[in-house]
Amino acid sequence: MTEIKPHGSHWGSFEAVVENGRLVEARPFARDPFPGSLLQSMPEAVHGKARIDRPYVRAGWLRGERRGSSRGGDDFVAVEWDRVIRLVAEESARVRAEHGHASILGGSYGWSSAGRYHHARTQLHRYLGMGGGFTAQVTNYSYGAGMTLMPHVLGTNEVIQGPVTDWGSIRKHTKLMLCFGGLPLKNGLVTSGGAGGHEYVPLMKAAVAAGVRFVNISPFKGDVGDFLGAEWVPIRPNTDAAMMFAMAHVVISAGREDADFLARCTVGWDRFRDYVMGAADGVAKTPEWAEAITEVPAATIRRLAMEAAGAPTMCTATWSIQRAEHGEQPWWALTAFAALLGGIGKPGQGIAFGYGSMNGMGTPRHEVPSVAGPAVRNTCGAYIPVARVTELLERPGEILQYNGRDLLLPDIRLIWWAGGNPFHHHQDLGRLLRAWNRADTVVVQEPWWTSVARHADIVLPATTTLERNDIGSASRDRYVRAMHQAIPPVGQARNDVDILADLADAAGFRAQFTEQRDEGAWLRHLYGRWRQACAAQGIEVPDFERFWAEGFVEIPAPEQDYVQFAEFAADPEANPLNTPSGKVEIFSETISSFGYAETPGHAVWMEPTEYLGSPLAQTFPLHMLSFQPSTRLHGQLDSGPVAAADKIQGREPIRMHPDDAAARGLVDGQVVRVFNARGAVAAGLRVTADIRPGVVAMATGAWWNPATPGATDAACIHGNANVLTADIGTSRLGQGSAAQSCLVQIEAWPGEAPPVTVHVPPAGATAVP
Ligand SMILES: Nc1nc2c(c(=O)[nH]1)N[C@H]1C(S)=C(S)[C@@H](COP(=O)(O)OP(=O)(O)OC[C@H]3O[C@@H](n4cnc5c(=O)[nH]c(N)nc54)[C@H](O)[C@@H]3O)O[C@H]1N2
Ligand SMILES: Nc1nc2c(c(=O)[nH]1)N[C@H]1C(S)=C(S)[C@@H](COP(=O)(O)OP(=O)(O)OC[C@H]3O[C@@H](n4cnc5c(=O)[nH]c(N)nc54)[C@H](O)[C@@H]3O)O[C@H]1N2
Ligand SMILES: [Mo]
Repeated sequence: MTEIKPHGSHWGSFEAVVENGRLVEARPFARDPFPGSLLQSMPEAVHGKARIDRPYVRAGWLRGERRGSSRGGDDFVAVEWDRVIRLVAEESARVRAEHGHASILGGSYGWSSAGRYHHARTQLHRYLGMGGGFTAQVTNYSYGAGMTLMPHVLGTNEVIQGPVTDWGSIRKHTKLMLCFGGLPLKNGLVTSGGAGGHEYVPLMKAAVAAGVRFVNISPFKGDVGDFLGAEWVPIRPNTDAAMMFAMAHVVISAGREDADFLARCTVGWDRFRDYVMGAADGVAKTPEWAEAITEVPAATIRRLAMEAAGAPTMCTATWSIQRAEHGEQPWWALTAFAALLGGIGKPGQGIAFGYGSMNGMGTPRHEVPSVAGPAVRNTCGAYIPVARVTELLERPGEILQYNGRDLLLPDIRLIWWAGGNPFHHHQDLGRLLRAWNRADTVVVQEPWWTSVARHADIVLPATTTLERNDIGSASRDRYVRAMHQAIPPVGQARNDVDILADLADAAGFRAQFTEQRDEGAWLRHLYGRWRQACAAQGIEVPDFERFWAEGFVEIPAPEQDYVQFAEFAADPEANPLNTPSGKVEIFSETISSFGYAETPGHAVWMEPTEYLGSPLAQTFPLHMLSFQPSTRLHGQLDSGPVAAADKIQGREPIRMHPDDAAARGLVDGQVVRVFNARGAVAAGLRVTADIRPGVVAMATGAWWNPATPGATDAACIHGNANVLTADIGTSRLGQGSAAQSCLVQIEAWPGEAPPVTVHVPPAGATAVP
């Protein structure tokens, strides 16, 4: 018998086609104008060998090996649910009693899955919060540096998270769109919380048809769709700020800056001008100066700057640009450049970050709230900026500087993850594992044998969204979607919330945790709250019963285009920004007062330790970018057929320019060894002139497969880029991930590469039937 159920995921809404209790197809939502291919991986992901069939405990942990023992190489031992709940309850009670609440790292960063009620990370935070609290993680990997910087400069993170000036306004008013990092189509495949409609491609096509000219300033030509007809400016990675200063130099030299806007709406412009023109440090930031750093011809920089000064221009940069050492600088520099042009707050002009980073950025929609999950309270107070996790584990009792504060790093004894994968998202995985091994105990809730589950002591198998009922909702999406349970739990998997409710029971607070609601009552409750919030804004949505039966609610698109900062630009005195001056802070007294040498009071060019201009490039002459994958979401769906079809001899592809390949005697399709001082990975070589010479690029998300399980220095035979990336903060200001600052060398893989083994259960574990 075939059943069809409405459902949703970060990579698109769909109808689950179910036969005999198994998902056989995920059919795109009929209203989605541009559904992506990732849905095709779902049946294999949900029922395949990578699923965890039952609870497991690491053999060494059962023998009493705690702090300092090595994880990832041991056998797993199957245990019953009753026993594993008891073990976790006892261990967390012991850690809280002996070491205090802050010794539990419960930040659990990661995307989890779509669905607001069963959101694993939210539920874990709720449980740990009620149990006394935990060490939390603030900011994110996506734009951690930018989101720390922008409140100082523009007084808001809406310039990253939206609502930003929408595509309707761009289509009607923009003449030139300068896209640092391009507008990569692959990134539009996903939205956090779930995409009801992928509107990104149709919106861009409409802008092209209206005559908007696009410039793709990126080392990778493929960072825009061909239909954009974009000019390609193949810049050296991590040098964008230098190009931006040079463009400012051109505009100022020509006397074309918008003096009125600068006077009314900004502070500190004179200091920025002195820096750009060379009055401050004796170095004029001319196009020739920038050419030497960026390898973008001075003539190109001049031409683009004058074009921008002469026509309505939208400036944008992808989030990736700030995921680099000194990643705050290009974003601040671009904001200053947009301020010079005077377009901030004008239709189709100004600045926003991430039009090319995720579906929904710039999509016209009503600003109604998204459906909120259950409330969380953490009274513990300890936190780190998320990307400093290894340092936290390495340096207990020491101070970490962050955004003007001195954070005391707690002594972590228990690490707990539900809905995230640090062995996907973090940099320098060998170093992470060495630090990880210092914990007494690691608990992981996961549906799949991902690298984080493999490096846990206690593995609790979680259901996927298809095995439960939920509501999908995203702040950037026009649809709220019913996610009907489509199949029974796979193996002995349980819902995260039910696992945590049993643990809450053992700790004596089940009723407080569940609020005595079951799944159905929670969904009605959360939906009801959202319906009220909509009503308060004059928007009527159907009641729960109708929503559930119809499968979705569509919020009508607004009639007017949205222009960010319009009120501010029209009258900055009446509508100040939320900065100390109420204006755009081209110079920030606050940031200057922190006294960090690497982030003075205005944007500056600051050389990264690892880029093509640094001394290290003598030894490791290739700059490796690790971008978001087109074939999965981070590590999710890596076990599915869409990701598999893209791999080369089972390894993650790495793109390289033909000249670089020829210089090394390498050919397309062969397995190569990518290495630096931090480690080595096997990858499949994809030779293409779409990437500039000296740069190679590999998507993130191939599950970490060390040649020797448990070793912290073994090569990854599958191609996980994070074996190679540097684990440093962007600066003390942002402390964001600097994954994009990474030099490597490449050679042929010596002999035959061993087979990839990471998509089947590890030693001691069995596969789902
Ligand atoms: N080198 C490099 N590294 C990067 C980046 C980069 O550009 N370069 N990008 C960074 C960025 S921007 C991000 S956001 C991070 C992403 O890093 P993560 O968000 O940590 O990556 P995911 O693979 O999405 O991890 C989510 C995990 O949750 C699990 N999961 C899904 N549903 C459920 C559920 O219902 N219950 C439970 N318990 N678990 C579930 C999935 O199986 C998966 O393992 O990576 C960062 N890392
Ligand atoms: N299909 C798919 N889409 C996704 C995700 C996914 O996993 N899969 N992840 C989502 C998440 S969590 C996030 S945060 C966003 C991230 O969105 P982004 O951070 O914008 O995405 P990336 O793919 O990392 O980078 C975009 C492009 O920037 C270019 N680039 C890198 N470094 C530089 C540089 O120094 N200068 C210039 N000019 N260009 C550079 C690279 O060529 C790269 O292709 O993507 C989201 N979208
Ligand atoms: Mo992200």
